Amino acid sequence: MWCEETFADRVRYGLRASRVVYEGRSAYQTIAIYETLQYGRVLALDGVFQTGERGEHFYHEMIAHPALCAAPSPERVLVIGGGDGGTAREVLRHPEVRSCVLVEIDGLVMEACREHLPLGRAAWRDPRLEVVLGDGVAYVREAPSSSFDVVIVDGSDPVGPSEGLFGEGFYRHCSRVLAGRGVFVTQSESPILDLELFLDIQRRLRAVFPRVTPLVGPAPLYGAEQWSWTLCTHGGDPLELDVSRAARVEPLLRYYHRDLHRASAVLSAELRRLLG
Ligand code: SPD
Repeated sequence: MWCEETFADRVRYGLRASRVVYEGRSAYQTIAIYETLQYGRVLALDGVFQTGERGEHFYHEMIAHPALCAAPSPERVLVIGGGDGGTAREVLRHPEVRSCVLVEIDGLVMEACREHLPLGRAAWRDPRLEVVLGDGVAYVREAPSSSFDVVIVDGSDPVGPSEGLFGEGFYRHCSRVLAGRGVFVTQSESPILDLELFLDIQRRLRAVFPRVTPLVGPAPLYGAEQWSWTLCTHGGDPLELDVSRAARVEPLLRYYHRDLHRASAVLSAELRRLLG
């Protein structure tokens, strides 16, 4: 069978699968896990591929390690979304992290992934991880100011349950809960597959954070040649990294390393122009 994702009614992308491993419907979305030939088990939400057993490392390493290596003291980490556990797994590789709060809106996504998609096994067992079942937008609205050193937004595309994770009001609360020298990062879509969406996210982030730095890299599972993750700070340079922290985590990783930290911020001529 072929599992297909249609992007904005303009692009269709398919993966050959041998079987459906799980199918369910929550209050928020349809949830499916397929056994695909290319990426092993793959999670799709409302028909959009989110993560897979193979090939997920690009995305999860890039959403976690640049922020964790740029924050001077990444002790308190907040992950909004990320119910598959892949981002929490990467965050918890850093011994400086004392607590990681993961706020996922859809309990069925977490259940399905825990049972059928073994990305976050080590993370789910880690005593530093606190899982909150709830709405990330409401969570940051109510969280105390400066309560996190790193805030990571690992949502799906800006439709359905993740739409609020791309709003300026949400970004303002993320900025407020972020400690003075902390680092915020969000997945910011593909500058190739949907340039307008990428630019729109950059505009909204720039309206809130004094320093906004997009990083680019591969994310093969999304049918896009290039994906982006955007680092934001209250003024500190997110390309200044703790090299020894990066060097320590590197042997455990497949994509991110200390030289790639700055290299990922090198954008195409067009993007540089458009972003001024
Ligand atoms: N087009 C799909 C983008 C999905 C981004 N988030 C994936 C979540 C992986 N933890």
